[in-house]
Amino acid sequence: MDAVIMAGGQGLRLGMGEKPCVELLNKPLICYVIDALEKADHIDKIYVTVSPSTPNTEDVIDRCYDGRVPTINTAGDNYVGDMVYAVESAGIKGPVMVIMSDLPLITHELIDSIIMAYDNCGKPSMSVFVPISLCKEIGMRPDTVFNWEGELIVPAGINILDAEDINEEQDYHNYLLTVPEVALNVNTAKDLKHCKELLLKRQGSDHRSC
Ligand SMILES: Nc1nc2c(ncn2[C@@H]2O[C@H](COP(=O)(O)OP(=O)(O)O)[C@@H](O)[C@H]2O)c(=O)[nH]1
Ligand SMILES: [Mg+2]
Repeated sequence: MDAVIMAGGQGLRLGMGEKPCVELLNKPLICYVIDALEKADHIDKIYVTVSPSTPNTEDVIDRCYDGRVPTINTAGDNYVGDMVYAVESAGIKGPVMVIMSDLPLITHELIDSIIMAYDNCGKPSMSVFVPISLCKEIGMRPDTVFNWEGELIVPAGINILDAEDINEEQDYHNYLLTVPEVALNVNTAKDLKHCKELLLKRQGSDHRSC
């Protein structure tokens, strides 16, 4: 399936300018998500939505990916409206993964496992959630909380939808993943520091396993 990365937000809570371009261990935040999607077996084309709030993101992406990751200009004032516009203007068919640009810990294995869960769920759309208890455990302050059959869950910013019905309300499955890499999105300077620590730990264990 194709993927659309949402990268047109204002990033006010981080307060470091254009959030997708903020460097984390010498790599722009958005590149972590693009790299994971590119390595995933089940992702085809990747698009990035930018907006007047993220005027330099297109250049950063062109420089890093030689023009193979197209950007789509959106208004940047309405997440859902921009997502619908992007899916329609890219002419995407079939299921599409819509993912936020501020999830630097996401891996290609997680992306593929989410797609596998979608393939097995039997619904046209699927939203990934994490339990609020996990957010509390890792010190992540949730933006939004839903009560789902008595359990408090937090949207992870990863959704799979049927692109051909993108303007319609779609029957959905809630996929609950108790995984810190999915729960940790970078909204504040504290989140950025936390991601840096976890990435350094990951790099350390990668080295040891070599
Ligand atoms: N195109 C587009 N992207 C958005 C919009 N709002 C948020 N995003 C992106 O969606 C992701 C999640 O946004 P969030 O963390 O809530 O907002 P932020 O703190 O303002 O960046 C980020 O990658 C944002 O760049 C929007 O209205 N339009
Ligand atoms: Mg966020």
